[in-house]
Amino acid sequence: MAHVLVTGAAGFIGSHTVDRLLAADHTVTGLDNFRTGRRANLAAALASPHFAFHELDVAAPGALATLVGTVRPDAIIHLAALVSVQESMTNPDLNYSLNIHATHLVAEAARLHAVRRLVFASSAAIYGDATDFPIRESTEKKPISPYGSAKLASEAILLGHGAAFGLTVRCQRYFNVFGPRQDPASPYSGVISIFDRRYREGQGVTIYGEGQQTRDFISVHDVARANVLAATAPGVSSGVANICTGRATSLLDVVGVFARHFPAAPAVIHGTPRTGDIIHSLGAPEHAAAALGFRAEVSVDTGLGELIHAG
Ligand code: UD2
Repeated sequence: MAHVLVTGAAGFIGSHTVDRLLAADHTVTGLDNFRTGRRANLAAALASPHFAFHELDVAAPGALATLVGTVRPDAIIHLAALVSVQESMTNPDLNYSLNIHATHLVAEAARLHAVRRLVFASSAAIYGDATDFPIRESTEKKPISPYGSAKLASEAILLGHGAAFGLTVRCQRYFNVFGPRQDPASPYSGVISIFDRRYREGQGVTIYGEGQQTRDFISVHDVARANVLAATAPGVSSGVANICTGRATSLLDVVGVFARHFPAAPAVIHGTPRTGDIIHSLGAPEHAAAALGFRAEVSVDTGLGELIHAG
């Protein structure tokens, strides 16, 4: 069994990743500064004798390296980040600090203390407004936000460190992740988290446009499993991979599932399309299958059903 250090452990993807590591009998050290993560997300993990939590800011000089030197993990899963694309537009400096500089600090902590493997939360945002589908790892990278550029820069920083210092680096390009514990607070939160909250509250939802736009929605349970594989599976070498399902789901399909579960909900309202909205996004999942043995297993239908019945 491995000892895995998870940054951003109290976040949406982080907390599910921690739960899955513990379920697979790994030892986990979790870090979070609670900027966007929530302690409640770790309720189950905190009851485990195999989980240790440290409230720590990864971007604070020296903090992470000191901790890594003390706990000596086999692998680091680096999920701590400024997670909002919108916030990266209004505060590019903070995006630089939390999404680029912090990644460099993680790479350095791994180098200084001979951590063998590092898994990084990258994003489909590095591809920008792609026009050829499915999006492959070789598709041209044209980020259209500071968030997307920072994820792309971070991949380069980590892969360079990996090649120079003998560290295995896996960059996980998540597509549209959904599931329990995703924060619906902002109008720019993931659409499924917003719809989930509104249906639960008995309110109608607004679809920006006709609803024919599609996304490659992937369950957070699949994403957590992909993270555990990347951090702990034997015979994994450095590289990048889309973490996606390879299936396109339209917003109308998503709303159709909610409407089945909430038959009394008000009718959907159609608003004007969001400025800069992309019409389609769809990833090619084959590379993750070859590199990690990962294939998404949770259908949107099943994942939405679970989300609706959670909490
Ligand atoms: C993701 C990013 C976004 C931007 C974009 C670039 C997230 C949550 N969002 O947006 O910031 O980087 O990628 O490709 O990571 N929608 C509605 N009603 C709502 C909310 C959303 O119709 O109440 C639509 C929205 O206009 C879009 C679709 O739902 O067509 C998905 O929206 P999203 O923000 O969940 O994800 P995405 O991929 O557009």
